[in-house]
Amino acid sequence: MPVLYDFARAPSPRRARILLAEKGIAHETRIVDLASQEQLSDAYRAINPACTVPALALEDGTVLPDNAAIAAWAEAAQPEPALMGRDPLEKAEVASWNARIEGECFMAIAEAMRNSAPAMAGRALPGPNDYAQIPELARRGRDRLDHFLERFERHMTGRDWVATHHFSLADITAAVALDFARVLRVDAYDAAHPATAAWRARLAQRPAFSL
Ligand SMILES: N[C@@H](CCC(=O)N[C@@H](CS)C(=O)NCC(=O)O)C(=O)O
Repeated sequence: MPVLYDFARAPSPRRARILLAEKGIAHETRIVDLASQEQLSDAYRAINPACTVPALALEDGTVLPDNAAIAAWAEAAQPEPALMGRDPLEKAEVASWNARIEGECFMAIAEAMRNSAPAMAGRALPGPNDYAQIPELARRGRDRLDHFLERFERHMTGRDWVATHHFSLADITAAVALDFARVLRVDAYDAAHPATAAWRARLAQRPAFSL
């Protein structure tokens, strides 16, 4: 059975947990304790040199080192339910939204959080190298998140799902990112964002989103 390297409080492995649950792909879980920087240990570095979670170790020993690899593998290994589009145009739309949410929302939150939180001093980026915080990037990240929320609310108005007419990987990525915005005391589902809130309530009916 595949082994998911996970950490409950971190958003990136939550994306993989939800994806695997939606796909119905059984797996074991090993916790990598980010709080004690276990991701930088020699033992974990040997598994994933990127020193990040999630990683998924397959039964043949191959390690998928990030969400992009895990999603691509899961979709190819188990095509149903399709989460990355059902035809060429749907695949393009899901890929586009997934990348936009990663770049414009996930990264904005990470910039704001990692460049301001005292616990992240010297660790402004994940990975094997240490980087100092840049306070101006924290402010920019917060601005980028506010702008993204406005655009996302307009996009979701009149829609059920982020991309295409079906639930997809883009919904997982967006919900995990926007749930995580609470670390910045931002409520993406407040009264100013009714379409976003309605979409999130729709997702809450899916058991995987309680993971
Ligand atoms: N591109 C990666 C990003 C993974 C990532 O940044 N994970 C964070 C947890 S949310 C991590 O492992 N952080 C370790 C650290 O901060 O040193 C993916 O989505 O798979």
